[in-house]
Amino acid sequence: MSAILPPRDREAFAFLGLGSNLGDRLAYLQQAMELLHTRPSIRVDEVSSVYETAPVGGPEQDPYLNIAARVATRRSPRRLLAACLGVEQALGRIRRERWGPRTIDIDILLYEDRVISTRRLQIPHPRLGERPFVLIPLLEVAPGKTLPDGRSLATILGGLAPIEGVHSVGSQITAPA
Ligand code: A4P
Ligand code: MG
Repeated sequence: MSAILPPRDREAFAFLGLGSNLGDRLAYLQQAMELLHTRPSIRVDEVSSVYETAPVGGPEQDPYLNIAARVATRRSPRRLLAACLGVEQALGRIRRERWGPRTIDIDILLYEDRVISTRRLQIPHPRLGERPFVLIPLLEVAPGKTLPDGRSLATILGGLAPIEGVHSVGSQITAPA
């Protein structure tokens, strides 16, 4: 069976990482959650608190707000990615350069315990384990979670100490009702 066939019989849990560093960053994050929740076969179950984070890579750019979310979905990983890209587009994302500033970035961090490596989609997200701005919010919505290779997220984050450039700024984003 192909690795990217959808689990049709039940919901799958996936974890998303979101970032914004242009315009009204909190509003983009909240709208992204609402829009994803209204897409067929996606339910946003839990949203982390918000972290202001120093930009990593790319050109000189403003600080990000980053969050993570747990979603339940009957979509395949590929169709979940299509929904994420659609929401990015709806919120005015313009791609100019890799790692450049953006109104909204929505990455699939984990999808169940699946490992996917195609040109368009890599899960787990390939830079997940290097980035405190991803791991810290992710651990809030995925406590105790391990990667498909068995490594725990908490242990990976511990290996990145000392952590700089990630500051909690509150719980302004709510899961859509
Ligand atoms: N793609 C492959 N796998 C995935 C996945 N698991 N989830 C493909 C989402 N997309 C995935 O992404 C390019 C293509 O990656 C997509 O079309 C999809 O087919 P993009 O969003 O257009 O480009 P990008 O985000 O500039 O590139 P990339 O490599 O995804 O960047 P990253 O790794 O997401 O990093 N600093 C802070 N503090 N906070 C941030 O949020 N984000 C980035 C972007 C850089 N620095 C940052 C932050
Ligand atoms: Mg992206």
